[in-house]
Amino acid sequence: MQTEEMILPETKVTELPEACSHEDEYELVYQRPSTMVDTTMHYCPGCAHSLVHKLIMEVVQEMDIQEKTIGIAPVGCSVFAYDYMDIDMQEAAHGRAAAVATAVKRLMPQHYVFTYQGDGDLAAIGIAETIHAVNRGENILIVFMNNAVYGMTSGQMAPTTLTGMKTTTSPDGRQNEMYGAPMKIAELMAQLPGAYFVTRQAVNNAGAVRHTKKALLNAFKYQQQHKGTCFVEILANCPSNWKMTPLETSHFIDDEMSHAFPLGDIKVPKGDLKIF
Ligand SMILES: Cc1ncc(C[n+]2csc(CCOP(=O)(O)OP(=O)(O)O)c2C)c(N)n1
Ligand code: SF4
Ligand SMILES: [Mg+2]
Repeated sequence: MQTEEMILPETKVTELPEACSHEDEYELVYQRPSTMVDTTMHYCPGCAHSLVHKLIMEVVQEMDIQEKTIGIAPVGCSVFAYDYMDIDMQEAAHGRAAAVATAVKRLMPQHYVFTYQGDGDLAAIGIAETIHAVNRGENILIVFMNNAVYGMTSGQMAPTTLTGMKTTTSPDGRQNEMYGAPMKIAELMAQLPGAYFVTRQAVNNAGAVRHTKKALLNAFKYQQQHKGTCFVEILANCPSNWKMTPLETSHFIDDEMSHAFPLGDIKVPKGDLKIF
């Protein structure tokens, strides 16, 4: 039975303004790539995941490899990456993406295979699988989203949490004497013989976004040439767990995070130009 509280007040509909009639006068310079699903994402405003999904899918579109690309999704905030990227994707249990990618690539060597993983997923529970896949030089791309925390599970300390950074499990700030120093994962991977191209990028300003896209494009091209493992680390904004506005997170990456994790190419093929 309907009670008084359940009766909704009538909504007053006001006339909407006429749609802009000058659309033809503008040149379209920025749009959703056709390789992305047209849907609303669940990410927080200012989160780097959505932007990096788009960059990967722009590269896939530009290389015209949508039918031949397989992504391996992680756990973490980007667990639903398969709902957004319009390609074949396989979910992997926490940290196991590089192992799953190894199997997929070996079974379907003509396909482009990449993993997409956070720091909790890759640098903590999945560090063994990742090291061994890179050491073997599996012909895959590993995209490593380093936001310095376990984002999805409410911001616990990760192996990449900065010294002094407060998280839900290090409320007084990370102390290296207690937890070790933040792990420089890209540098660790670069020393393995199977690593062909290793770089650390960011997406906190327009120039950084362009560099990251170039890195991803190069990595896909190296895979086309069967060169070995490409590892692209991306310093990723996490406004919700860093308890900052999106703009503040971008400054934080410039002022703090990129000091602990220097940006730039770490291992580039001989004869290739550095991205920067
Ligand atoms: C085997 C296993 N252990 C733990 C979890 C819980 N868990 C889900 S997401 C997550 C942290 C993910 O953090 P990260 O990989 O950094 O991704 P982010 O959310 O920061 O993008 C954890 C520990 C799980 N899903 N499976
Ligand atoms: S919690 Fe952080 S990583 Fe997760 S969606 Fe929000 S901003 Fe992104
Ligand atoms: Mg994380």
